[in-house]
Amino acid sequence: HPTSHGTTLTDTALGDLAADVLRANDMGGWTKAAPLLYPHQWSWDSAFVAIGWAQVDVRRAMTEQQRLFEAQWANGMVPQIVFNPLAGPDSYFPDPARWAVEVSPDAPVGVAETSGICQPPVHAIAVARIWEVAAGTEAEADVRAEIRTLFPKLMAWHRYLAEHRDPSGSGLVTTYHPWEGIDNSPRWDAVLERLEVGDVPAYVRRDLSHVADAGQRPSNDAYDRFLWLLELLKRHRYDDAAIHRSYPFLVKDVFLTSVLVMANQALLGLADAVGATSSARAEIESWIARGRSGIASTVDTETGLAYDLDLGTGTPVEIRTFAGLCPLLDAESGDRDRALKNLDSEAFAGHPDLRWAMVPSTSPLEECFDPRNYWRGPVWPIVNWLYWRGLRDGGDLVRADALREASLDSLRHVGFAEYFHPVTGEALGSAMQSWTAAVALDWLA
Ligand code: 9WN
Repeated sequence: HPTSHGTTLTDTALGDLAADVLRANDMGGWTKAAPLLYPHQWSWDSAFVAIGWAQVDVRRAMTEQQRLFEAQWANGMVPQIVFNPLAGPDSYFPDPARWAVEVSPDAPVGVAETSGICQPPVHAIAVARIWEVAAGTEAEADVRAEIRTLFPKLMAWHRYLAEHRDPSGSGLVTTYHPWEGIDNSPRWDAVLERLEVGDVPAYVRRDLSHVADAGQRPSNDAYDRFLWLLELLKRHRYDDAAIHRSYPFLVKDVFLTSVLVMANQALLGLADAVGATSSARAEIESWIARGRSGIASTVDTETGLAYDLDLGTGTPVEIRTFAGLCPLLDAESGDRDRALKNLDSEAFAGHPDLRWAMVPSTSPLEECFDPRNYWRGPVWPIVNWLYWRGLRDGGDLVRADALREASLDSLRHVGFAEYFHPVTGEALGSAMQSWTAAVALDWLA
C-alpha cells in the first residue's frame, strides 16, 4: 500500500515518483486508471492523466486523448470506459458482455469495446492545458496538428451533453447513473432508494479483492441498484430520448454541468489555437451562457450551495457535498462569493478536524459523512485540482495557492492513493492511482 513519504520529500522527488506511476500504468498510447482495480481506460481519468503526461512528454499527452476519442460514439458521447482487450473478462466488473452496447446503433464498431454511459467532460480542459505546455516549444506544430483533428470531436462531445443530455434546454446536464463519476455519493441516495430493483443477472464483484476492506467501496446493495439501472439502460438501447421519457434515475447534475462550463471556456481557447469558424465559437458561447444560467437556477437561496435537481420528484437534492461548491468552477458565476464562504466554512475545507484544508467529497457536517467510504467523506485529489483551477481562474490567487500547498503536502504524506481519510490522512482505495499522480505533476509545474 502507498508509502508515506513525509515532509522531507523534495518537489523533484515527488514529481519523479508521480511520473513513475504514469509510466507503470502506461499501456502504450493509453493509461490504466490504476494497476489492478481499474485495468482499462476511464474517460475522465484519461483527461487528468493527459494533464500529467503533459509534464513528462507532451506528445504522449495528446495521444492519450486521441486514443480515448477513437472510441467516441456516433452521437458524440465519450464513453466512461474503453475496455482493454487484453485484460480478460475477470479483470473488472461490469465487463463488455454485461454492457452489451451493440444494442445501440451509436456504439462504435471495429475499435475497442466500451461501456454505455459517460463521465464529466474534463477533456477540453486537459487539451487546453497540453496546448499551454506545448506552445513555444519544439512540439508546438505537432500538438497543434493533433488538436486540429481532435477539435471537431470535442465539439461533438459537448454538443451531445448540451443537447441529448438536456432535451428541455434547461442548461443542466442529466446524469443517468452513479457510475457517471461520483459512484456512491449521498447525492444519489434518495433516487436509488426509490428504485424497485428487478431481476439482475448473477454477477461477481471484482473490485473488493483490490482494496484493504470492503468498507472503502460501495455496498452490495448499491451495486445491485447500479446493475439494475444498467439493465434498464440496455433495454432502452442507450437511446437518450427513450431514457428521458421513462427511466427512474434522471438527475440534473450540477457538477457535470459546471465541468462542462469550464470545459467550454477551455474549448474557446482551443478554437483560437486552431482558427475555428465564428459559428463554432458562437455555439460554444451559447453553451456557456446556458450552463451558467442553469447553474444559477440551482443555487439554494438559504445556503448558497448548488443542489442537483431530481427529475423524478422535481425537488432539489439538499445534501452538502463538494458538488455544492461548483459555482467556483466558473470564473464568471454570480454565486462565487457565497461559494467561497461555504468553501472556507466548517462544512467544507474549514472544518477544524481536517488534516489538510481541502475539500472533502461529503461535508463532515452531514449525518451520512463516512470518512473511509469512497465518495461519502474521503478527500479526492482530482476534485481539489478542479477547485484549485476554478479559484485561480476566478482570480482568487491566495486561496488557490493555499489549496495547492495543502494538496501537495497531503500527497507527500499519503502517496498517490485514489482517495484518503480527511482527518487521519489514511490512504484509501487503490494505490498508484494514475489521476492522483497526474494532478501532482501539474501542481508541481
Ligand atoms: C466505476 C476510475 C473510476 C473513476 C470514478 C470512480 C471509480 C468506478 C468503480 O473509479 O468508479 O466507474 O469501479 O468504482 O468513482 O470516478 O473514474 O478511477
